[in-house]
Amino acid sequence: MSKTRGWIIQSVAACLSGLCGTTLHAQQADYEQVDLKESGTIVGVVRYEGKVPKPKELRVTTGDQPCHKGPIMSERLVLSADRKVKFAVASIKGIGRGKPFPEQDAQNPVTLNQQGCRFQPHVLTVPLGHPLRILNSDGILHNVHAHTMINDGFNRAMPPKLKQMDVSFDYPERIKFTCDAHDWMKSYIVVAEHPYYAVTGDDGTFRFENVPLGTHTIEVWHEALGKQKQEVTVAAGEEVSVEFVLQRKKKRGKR
Ligand SMILES: [Cu+2]
Repeated sequence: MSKTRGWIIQSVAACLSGLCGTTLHAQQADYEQVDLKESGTIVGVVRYEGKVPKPKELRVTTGDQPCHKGPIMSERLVLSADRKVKFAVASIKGIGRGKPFPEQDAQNPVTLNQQGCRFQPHVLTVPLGHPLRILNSDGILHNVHAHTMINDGFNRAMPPKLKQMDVSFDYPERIKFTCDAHDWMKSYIVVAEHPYYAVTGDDGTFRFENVPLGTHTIEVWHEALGKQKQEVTVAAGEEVSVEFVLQRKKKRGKR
């Protein structure tokens, strides 16, 4: 059974037994947070292979607003000069136990900003059940539309006076966000069921510390370049390196 299907069945079972609303705890229980006596580190890099496309300007379709006086560039495929890939999501597939989640509190929430008529950052991860704070720094009307498959979706206006809104998600999922007021705005929020998730930065790298010993499957997903998996073996006190080489997907329907 797929894990996603398992979560849905678990959720329905919880509702049938009168536990609707408590399913979040069941999801969190799928990952055991432990103090590891021995662990290692995984460092990775995501590299692009193929013809490097020219930076693409997004088609701005609404009237002149302060937030888009200049061109807005696409972040669908952002490469460094040496072809390292930004905004790839790396994770340890199916890990059931390991280090605790980092502390999250109201003073330090995961934030997604609407600034310059774009979502910033373009891709981010938020731990399962933790709040995601959505900001509206532009001070104009935005409309946040979360395209969920298994979580409750929403489609909420953020008028100029509404500077922030907190949301959270009950199930691990990669969720596309769009803005119904500005159709070029797009972002991906990855709801993470364990703390071994990372988004690559400008240099295309990611790093997982305090990884349990043994063989793990690392999965990398990128909006334009698809998915790839590799196995790595972690030894006590050692650092293991992994490189992913991604190519452009053949054109199919957009998700
Ligand atoms: Cu908008």
